[in-house]
Amino acid sequence: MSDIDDLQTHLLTAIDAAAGLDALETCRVHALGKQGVVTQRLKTLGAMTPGQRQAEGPRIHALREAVAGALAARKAVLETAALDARLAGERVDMTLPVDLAATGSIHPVSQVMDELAEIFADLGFAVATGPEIEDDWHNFTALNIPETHPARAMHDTFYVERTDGQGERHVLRTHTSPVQIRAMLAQKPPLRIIAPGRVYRSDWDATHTPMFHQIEGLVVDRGITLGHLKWTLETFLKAFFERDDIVLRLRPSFFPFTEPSAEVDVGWTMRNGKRALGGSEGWMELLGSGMVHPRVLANAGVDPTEWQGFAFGVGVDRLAMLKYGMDDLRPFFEADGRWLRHYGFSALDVPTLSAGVSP
Ligand code: 2U9
Repeated sequence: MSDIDDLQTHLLTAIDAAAGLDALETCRVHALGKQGVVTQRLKTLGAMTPGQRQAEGPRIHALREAVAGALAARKAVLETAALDARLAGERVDMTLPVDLAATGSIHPVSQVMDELAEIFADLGFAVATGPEIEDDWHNFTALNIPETHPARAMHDTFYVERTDGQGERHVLRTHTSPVQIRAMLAQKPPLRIIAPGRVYRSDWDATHTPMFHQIEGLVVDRGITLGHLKWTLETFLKAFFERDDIVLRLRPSFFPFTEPSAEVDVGWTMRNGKRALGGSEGWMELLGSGMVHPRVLANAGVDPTEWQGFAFGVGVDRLAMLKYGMDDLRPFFEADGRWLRHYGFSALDVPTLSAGVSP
């Protein structure tokens, strides 16, 4: 046997024995790489006499063909085996029972949002949503907060600068009120909606985060009074805190979008050395409300001589803290698994009025 035959046998044996794609690549480089043994043979052709080249050329080229063919064949075998192994490893038995206890939990904000939607659906309110990046008109001007109004500064607005230098500046909505403006512009009254969602203000301490959640309510109909507002809030808070002894106190206040405006306090009593909602030994400020300012109705295309409205707004995170006993708002948005396991809810605890809204 010639040395070329020896070399071919040696190389093909190594290729067939390559246990994986990495080992095969080593074989390829050893044979056909720049410094490879077959490549070296091919390079010797240039220095040969024409006679030698005629004899050796076809043999060296045949060697290269045989080695390249063996490499390709072995590669196909190894790739198929690797895919089969991966598929076998990733096999999932879809019929196995799911261990729900080991999976994630529902965040208290989601839980409370679901509870609120359930309570207000029962009172005939539809859920309305809108964009989180708003224009100045929907977030401020339509709500009777003109350019020069101090309330604009109070809201600690995040501005969204345009990169094209065209058009007007946008804001991250500072409240969900623009959703109700859009709803009034899109639908004719009567109207009963809640607008839950994320809002943004530049603020950060134990009770303020730059993103938080609000729910606002709006009713527009004929002959709406503060009495309708107070009954609605009382009914909502009794259902939410699951107590019949919830007492409300409306205190005169000011918001540009409501006139008159009222801050709503909820009464508490001492139980087991702790303040607990219900009764009226003391008061805690909970939400803001009022009759929709006639100018706001007009701005949204509703005739204030024919239609009246009431509106309210409350922090969803604050409602969750009060109901489920958290004293710091910041961990709500820190995605700490231990906090979520402690305060989270089971995915199967869907709030329903018939079974009680909370688990
Ligand atoms: C329209 C007209 C009026 C919504 C209202 C409040 C009062 C209020 C705060 C509670 C705590 C915001 O999350 S918070 O900081 N909200 O005090 N919100 S009246 O009034 C509206 C909304 C929309 C068209």
